Amino acid sequence: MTDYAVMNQHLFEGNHQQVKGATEATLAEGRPVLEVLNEGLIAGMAVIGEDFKHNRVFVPEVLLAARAMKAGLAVIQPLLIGDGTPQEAAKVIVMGTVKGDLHDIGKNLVGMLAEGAGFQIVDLGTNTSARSFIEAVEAHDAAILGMSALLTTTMVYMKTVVDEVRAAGLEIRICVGGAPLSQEFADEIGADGYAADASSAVELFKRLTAWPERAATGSSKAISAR
Ligand code: B12
Repeated sequence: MTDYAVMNQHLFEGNHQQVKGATEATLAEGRPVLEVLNEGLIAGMAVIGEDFKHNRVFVPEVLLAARAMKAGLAVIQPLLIGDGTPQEAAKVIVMGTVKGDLHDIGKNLVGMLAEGAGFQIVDLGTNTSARSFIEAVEAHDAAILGMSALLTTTMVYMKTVVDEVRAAGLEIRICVGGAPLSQEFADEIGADGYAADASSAVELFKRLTAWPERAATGSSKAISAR
């Protein structure tokens, strides 16, 4: 019988095998996949995040919890992305966590959900420079560039990427996300969109790719999915 509190506790303790098993068992019970993701996994991560913030746990514990989170996500991934075959002429999204930043759980989740919605994801991983983003956008003729940052010290690098992408004359929508970000920040750096979670991110991507062309004199306000 589903007990998300137990699952959260396993995640908190970094018991990756139990988290994997509980994710499988909960899904086998027929619980909706997004419920398992939000209540079983993301909620557990939020608890350890809070304790990390208040110095009740430290990097080694958080690393173990992250490994447990990834074990659960690996179970959920096939359900989120279907058979992984991109739709014909699928729009490409280049995703990466910005330079100096190693947090990738949120970025991976956004990528999985977007893939499930029919986008093709080119994942550049973590610690991604503006040059790497630009090269990937050009190489894959991407429609969207998605950047993630979890640190207040690295989120500022997003502006460098936006400026360099614009200076390179690339016709691309730039979306940003990550816990410390806000709509205001996205507007400030000239991004085209911001979303606070993976489901809203997918809505945002759909909305942005439906646009036929970039408005010539368009407002610099970033679109929010919320
Ligand atoms: C897990 C974790 C780690 C793990 C990362 C493992 C991994 N593989 O990702 C480890 C242990 C490595 C780590 C290291 C560090 N961490 Co850390 N970490 C966290 C923690 C607890 C959870 C992050 C997470 O995975 N959340 C769950 C996911 C699902 O949420 P999310 O990332 O926000 O993503 C969602 C949305 O933001 C959005 N989204 C995300 N990306 C994108 C992209 C786009 C385009 C869109 C549209 C949307 C979107 O959708 C996602 C899904 O819903 C946070 C606490 C927190 N509250 O965030 C601290 C936290 C981010 N870390 C913090 C710190 C300080 C560090 C370290 C500096 C610690 C140290 N002293 O070494 C290092 C930095 C290492 C580095 N250079 O990057 C601080 C940052 C504080 C700050 N003001 O900058 C936090 C906030 C903890 C805290 N309160 O003190 N960390």
